[in-house]
Amino acid sequence: MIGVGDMVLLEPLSEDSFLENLRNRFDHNEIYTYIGSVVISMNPYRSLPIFTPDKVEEYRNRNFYELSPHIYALADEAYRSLRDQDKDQCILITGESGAGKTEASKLVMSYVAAVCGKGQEVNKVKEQLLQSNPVLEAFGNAKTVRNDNSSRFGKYMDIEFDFKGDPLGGVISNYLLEKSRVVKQPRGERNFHIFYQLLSGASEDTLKKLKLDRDFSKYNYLSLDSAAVNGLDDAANFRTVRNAMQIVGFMEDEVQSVLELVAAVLKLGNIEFKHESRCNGTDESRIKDKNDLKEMCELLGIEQSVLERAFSYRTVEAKMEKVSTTLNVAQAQTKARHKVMGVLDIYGFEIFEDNSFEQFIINYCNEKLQQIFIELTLREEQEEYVREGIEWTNIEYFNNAIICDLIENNQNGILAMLDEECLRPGTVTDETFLDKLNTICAEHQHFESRLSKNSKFLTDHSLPHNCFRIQHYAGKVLYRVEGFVDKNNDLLYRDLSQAMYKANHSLIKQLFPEGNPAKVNLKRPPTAGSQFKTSVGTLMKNLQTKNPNYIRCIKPNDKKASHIFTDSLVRHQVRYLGLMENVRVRRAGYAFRQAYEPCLERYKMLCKNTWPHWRGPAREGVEVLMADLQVPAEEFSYGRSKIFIRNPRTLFFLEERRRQCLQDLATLIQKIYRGWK
Ligand code: AOV
Ligand code: MG
Repeated sequence: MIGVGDMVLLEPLSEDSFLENLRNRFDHNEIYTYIGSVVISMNPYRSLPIFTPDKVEEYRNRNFYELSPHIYALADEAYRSLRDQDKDQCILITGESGAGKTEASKLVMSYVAAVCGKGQEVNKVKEQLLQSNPVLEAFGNAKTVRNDNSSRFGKYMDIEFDFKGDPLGGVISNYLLEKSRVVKQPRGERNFHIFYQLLSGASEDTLKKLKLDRDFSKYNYLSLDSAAVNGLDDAANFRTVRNAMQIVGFMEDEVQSVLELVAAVLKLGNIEFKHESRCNGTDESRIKDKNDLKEMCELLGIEQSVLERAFSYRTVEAKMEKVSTTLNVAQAQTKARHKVMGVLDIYGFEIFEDNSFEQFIINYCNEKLQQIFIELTLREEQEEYVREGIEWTNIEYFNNAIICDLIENNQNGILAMLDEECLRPGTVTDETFLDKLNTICAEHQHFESRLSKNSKFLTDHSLPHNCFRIQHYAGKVLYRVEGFVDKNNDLLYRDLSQAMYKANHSLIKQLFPEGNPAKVNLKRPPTAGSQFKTSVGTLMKNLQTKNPNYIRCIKPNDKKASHIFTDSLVRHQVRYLGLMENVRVRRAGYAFRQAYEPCLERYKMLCKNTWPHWRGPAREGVEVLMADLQVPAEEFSYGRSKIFIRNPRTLFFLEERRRQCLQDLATLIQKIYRGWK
């Protein structure tokens, strides 16, 4: 074993020794380390031979601490408690952008798929579950400066199992896709993978049908400087995605429709407008070159004049138009009582040079997840002590509830103020929103002290005039307010949705149900921010009903490089993820705990009264054992089902005695064997 596999057993415990242990293990390809049942995962940035079918077999049905730390051990534990103890599970994967969350989620899914159920039907379900990933990634992931395959949406997948533990299917919920990326990407970043995949991988024939050119540079939406990404084979990935769509259940004509839509978006990006305002209160835009428009209309089965009108005339009153929304993916209702394993893979905390509404939402989501980690680890720990009838001591934590509140408070949280601004009649701009934030911050004693005392919301004169700054749990982020109001409003002018609804293209029709003239809904749709807040709130409630399993991903360096461990960067993550506190909580009372049976099994050889067989309750066996070994009574406690060991030294002592014992045994066997010869 390289270093210490479980940080709880680290002696002496300090931030330095914690980091040293991580580094030591990382240098020896040990990317996983435990804090009790939490798995820390370091991104290796290269493929390691530790995800083979042999490894799966190795970890299958084994006790969590029996083998060296691995994400498979966590997956196995979660799956077995789901199957055998009927406890719904969730896998919570956190870490900043590029830390390895998405890869971790796929490893968990593939492990579970490998060990659960067999048979033709079951295998089909498994394939569908696994193949949903390439499809979602093609349309929802993109290259950013932080990650070449960055998730630009949050994903939560409930995998459902029957009573035997065989998979039945899955329900996927998506959270706010960063859709502004379609239109504009920061320097050095790309649009969503699918655009490049389609142009690189589709056959000549397909491209011709879609009226596309292979050349990225022909399309305004595909930024040029970063089109090719090292190690990313867009053409090969296109074939993977096509194949995956088929497995997931898209019919051939549906795939075709989706690709037509992708092509139409590229065409749309090439349409250029000249804007003119007219005195009768309408805006008019003229289209410069109509060929792209024509092709787009052909692809989508829209009459050119209809779309042209919708593009060119904007009924100003449409700004106040009431449209119904079905944007929110409704959670499918499960009929019978199924066992469920939820896997949560969100976009990681990110700080860019320029941070907008999207980063604000992404980082808020990460705050919520950190919050649930804090609540559940503390709660779980506390509950365990109560359950086992053992005394509990409190540990101080940095609780980020205050930052969540700053963002989501119904009265004066940032989202509420943004909503208020969006719904207010009169001239509303991003600047009026910022003024409001600043005024409220200055006016309200409570608000101000809440904010400034903890410096979570920082306005000072060093800030650029159109920015505000938040001290997130994972770092300070400067947000530029430009676009906040529009992005939060997220309104589509009625003229456009109606034009889209008129398309002779079933997919497009489905995507713009609000364009149906027969379906005029007078209620204003909820803003993007409040929709997000609601759906994240529901998600958090859902997660709290399940047994949590944590994977905390750490990014070793900022270069996307293997073998580099940047001390300061890792230290920062260890701090804000609260990993030291996590260890301290685990150690506060008792560093180590084990159910009586496996404990007796492991150490019974150390005492002649329990070796080779103990007839009687396991707990009594362990009591006999501890008495015989003369472990001081204050060093451990007997819980209802487990023994709790206070100090790691005691465990080391037991392990060392066991090792000696095994060695003696081996020597003895050798002697006997030689004697025979
Ligand atoms: P993320 O999901 O945490 O970022 P990913 O899971 O996409 O990060 O990982 C980023 C990249 O790191 C991957 O594309 C791989 O190249 C590499 N990587 C991660 N985990 C492993 C692993 N176990 N083995 C080998 N390479 C790995 V973001 O979605 O940006 O928040 O938003
Ligand atoms: Mg990801």
